[in-house]
Amino acid sequence: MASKKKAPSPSSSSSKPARIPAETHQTAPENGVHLTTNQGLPISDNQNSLKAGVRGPALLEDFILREKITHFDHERIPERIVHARGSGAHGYFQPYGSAADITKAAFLQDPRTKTEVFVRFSTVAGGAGSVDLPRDVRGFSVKFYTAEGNYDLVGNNIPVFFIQDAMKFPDVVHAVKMEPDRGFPQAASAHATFWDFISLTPESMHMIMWTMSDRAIPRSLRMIEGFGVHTFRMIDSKDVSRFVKFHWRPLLGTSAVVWDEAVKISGADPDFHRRDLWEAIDCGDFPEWEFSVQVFDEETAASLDFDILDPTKLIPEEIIPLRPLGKMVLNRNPDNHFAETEQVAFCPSHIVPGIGFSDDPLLQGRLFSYLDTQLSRLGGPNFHQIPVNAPRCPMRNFQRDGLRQMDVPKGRVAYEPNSLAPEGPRECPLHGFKTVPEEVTGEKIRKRSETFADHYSQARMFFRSMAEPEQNHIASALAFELGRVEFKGIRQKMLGHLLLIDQALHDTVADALGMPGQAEEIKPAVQPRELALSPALRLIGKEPLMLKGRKAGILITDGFDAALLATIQATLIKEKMAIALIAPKIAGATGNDGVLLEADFSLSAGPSVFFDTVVLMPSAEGCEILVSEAAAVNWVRDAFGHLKVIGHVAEAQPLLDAASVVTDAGVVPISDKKSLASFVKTARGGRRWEREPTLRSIG
Ligand code: HDE
Repeated sequence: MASKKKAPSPSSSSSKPARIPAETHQTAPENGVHLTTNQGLPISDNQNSLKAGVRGPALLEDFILREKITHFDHERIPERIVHARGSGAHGYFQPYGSAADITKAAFLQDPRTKTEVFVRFSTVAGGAGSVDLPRDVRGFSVKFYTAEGNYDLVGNNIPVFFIQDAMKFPDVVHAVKMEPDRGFPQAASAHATFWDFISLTPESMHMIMWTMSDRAIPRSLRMIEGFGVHTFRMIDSKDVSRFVKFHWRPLLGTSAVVWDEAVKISGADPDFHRRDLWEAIDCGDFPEWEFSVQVFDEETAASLDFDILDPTKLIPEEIIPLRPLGKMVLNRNPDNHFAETEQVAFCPSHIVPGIGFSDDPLLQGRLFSYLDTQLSRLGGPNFHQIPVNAPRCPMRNFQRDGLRQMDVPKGRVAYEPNSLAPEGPRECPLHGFKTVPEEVTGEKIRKRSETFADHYSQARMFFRSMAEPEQNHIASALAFELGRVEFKGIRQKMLGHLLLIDQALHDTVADALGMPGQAEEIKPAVQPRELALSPALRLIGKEPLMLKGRKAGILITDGFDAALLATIQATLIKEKMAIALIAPKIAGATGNDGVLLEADFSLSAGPSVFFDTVVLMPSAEGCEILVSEAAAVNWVRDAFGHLKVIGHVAEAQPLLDAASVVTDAGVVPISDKKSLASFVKTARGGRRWEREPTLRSIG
């Protein structure tokens, strides 16, 4: 849990006799911190505007009121057209060793070099004020403040994308965003226009398998992977270029919630992810990611059964393994959400020597779009001067003036070549950024390459590589999403695509929709092929067996066993788990030792969806009261339904019964140190997937 801090008491809150007593006037001492206008004028009264008489109309003369209100009126800037809702954090990146054999990038040469980073995670479809847990892709943007300039790696938590060409980006975004006439739905792909577009866009099928998978409902931003998506290049000091794919792996493992949990979290805590990231960093539990590359040359690229320029394809790590390069640690929360997380400007074109682009037509479009969007979002060409965007290395050129210029460049020379400023900045042929020379031939043409035409093989490979529960979740996600589409023809088209991906997937979804035999026949440009499966793509079975970074919710009532609770808390803290105490009332509960423990949540305000594992510790009398409380019964029923490991004292049995909890290997009695150890061991294993088929027909 975040440390409980007391709000600082005001320096003074006394009401002066001349003022109405109900007004709170906090005044600064003579040499204290004075409240001022933006011009530095000390303000004597921050509670009242200037009026003609105490009951009279406000006066235009009140420049203090006008300044304050005018500033307030202009507090918002245009939100990002996509990825509007984001959470940021500061940290550093440190390489494990030198990567000089593949890149000359300065930040990847020396294991002693710590490069400052700012990271922004985001959802894609919703507005800035939308919830954290819609079914959606997550953005994973990293700004490295390197000694050679800022390098932005602007990726996602999914390694492929919906479309192959930048020309289609406005269309896919318009399709998923709220429908323009009615202004809904917010942050949801479960609606007609999205599936209309997708059903007509076969190239998106692989991505659809991913967005319908558990990857689209992460447990925590600390537990998502990141991918560069496109093929990039790395260039060594001899200017030899190789292709690379970028990967970020969370050291806590990649974890997801179940859909019903996502729905309930969205209501109970719309800021679930942002809060989780903030609290973890705030209490020193710093999230970490390993940065890796898949490196390959032109020859290997040519040997793959797809085009490496096609962003709807991935390279299974069974074919090209990951090479770890270093570690990123996020260790500082932003000081100000707007100044940093909102104003940070990522651009894939922010690059450093040693890294290069590929001709991926989606990437090529992005190289234009991000700079363009910052001009309107941040109000002009000087956004690089905003502290979060400013390079930490020297920056010198002859660009001048423009809206929001904050610098005061000196001297009379603002051009180059010049002879009047011999000390001024000059080209750097040795260390400067160079584009990899590439031979380019061909007609000027608007046409997709035929090497991009296989839209189903990798979709099939991904689906079939999943563990059974993950396959079920994809099917039920599709059933949910298509169930929100009121046009039968769109559903039929989607069933046609599913039939090409996997017959069983199609059958399950068709059955769930009540539409067997109604798939529209889709003629693929290229018949799907059987590719080798890639079990590395699974989440289930790959999670580390640990409780670090996870959260336990312990339910107590008056009369709880205080000694046992203390032992449980000490044990879970040793596991590096966060712990929250939940009691019927926020004031807390008194243990059998007569000591009142404050609760972190009351039952209704702290539903079990907030926790990875729960422990039920009511007294017998407390339990009697809980069984007749819907909030308590649902608390336990949900924990069970969401496949969590439940630890409980014997007194909790009536509550387990009221919640229809069937005792299985994930429901563990705790009475002493030995049974506690067995609870911990079980809880380390995460969700009890074997419970799922007993609860739902599909995922
Ligand atoms: Fe973006 N994208 N994008 N995108 N994108 C933006 O830039 C765009 C694409 C991604 O935390 C915008 O500053 C086009 C792929 C992330 O601030 C905008 C195309 C990937 C973020 C934009 C793509 C991404 C953005 C909106 C197709 C994964 C959030 C505001 C050619 C590799 C960055 C902004 C942050 C943001 C355009 C496709 C990831 C409009 C035109 C593929 C993580 O410029």
